[in-house]
Amino acid sequence: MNKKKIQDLKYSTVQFERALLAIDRTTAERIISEFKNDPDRMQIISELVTNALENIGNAWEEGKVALSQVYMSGIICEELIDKLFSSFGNKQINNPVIAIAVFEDFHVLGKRIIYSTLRAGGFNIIDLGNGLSAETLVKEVKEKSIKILLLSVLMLPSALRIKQLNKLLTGIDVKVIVGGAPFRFDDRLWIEVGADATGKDPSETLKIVTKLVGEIK
Ligand code: B12
Repeated sequence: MNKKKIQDLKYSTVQFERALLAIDRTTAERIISEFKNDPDRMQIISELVTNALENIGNAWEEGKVALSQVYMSGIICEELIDKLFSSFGNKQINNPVIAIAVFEDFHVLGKRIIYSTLRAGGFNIIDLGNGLSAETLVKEVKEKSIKILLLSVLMLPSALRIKQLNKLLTGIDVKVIVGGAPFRFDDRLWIEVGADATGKDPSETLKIVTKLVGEIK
């Protein structure tokens, strides 16, 4: 991204955050839509959403905004991501079975962005849903012969429990890629929990999946 784009993005993030906190869907949509024809649109939009929600999450921790504002901000972003990302083209290829899920919690946005980015990148990917337990995931991996399992995790206790999940997956031929706020904040956590890889954002995740698919084929 060039300097001008980074500056535009910073300005838009502040405006977007204000619109979310005011529960002003129309303005939020207008701001995000300004980037819809940009060649880097998925990266830009996801950075915008991630940064704005992170600031809102911090403001909530400091007692400056109400949980209802965090909740409504999440809902608006979910609607906008669904609307915009589903209109971006996708041409599927035959790849080893790839699946994505939110492990234990119900923070759905990161998974939605990663899912759409990978599909737009040409990968066929199964969405297993949200709030899945380790036992359910092991069952799904076996039943669907999943070779790459992407897990989105937003709560730190859940992130730490990936270690147990990985123990249950021992002996099964599956690569586990983890992501979400706890892994963005601590860049060694993925190693600690025994995952095969992590990705900070959609473009990094696309590169990791492309490389893994190449190795598996
Ligand atoms: C929005 C939000 C909510 C919304 C969720 C709305 C929704 N529809 O998803 C609501 C209000 C419902 C909510 C509820 C709760 N929340 Co909340 N929430 C957030 C907030 C502010 C933003 C999360 C988000 O959507 N970010 C935007 C997305 C796009 O970012 P992302 O998930 O990080 O994804 C990016 C990357 O990480 C990566 N990525 C994501 N997934 C994956 C997966 C793979 C495989 C890869 C490679 C990459 C990758 O790509 C994405 C795009 O770049 C965070 C703050 C934060 N700093 O994250 C708190 C936060 C996660 N919540 C928190 C808490 C505590 C809760 C509640 C327990 C609050 C309560 N007391 O009820 C509940 C629990 C709900 C549950 N059981 O799941 C805490 C977690 C603390 C902790 N240490 O565990 C946080 C960190 C807030 C805080 N600072 O305390 N929350």
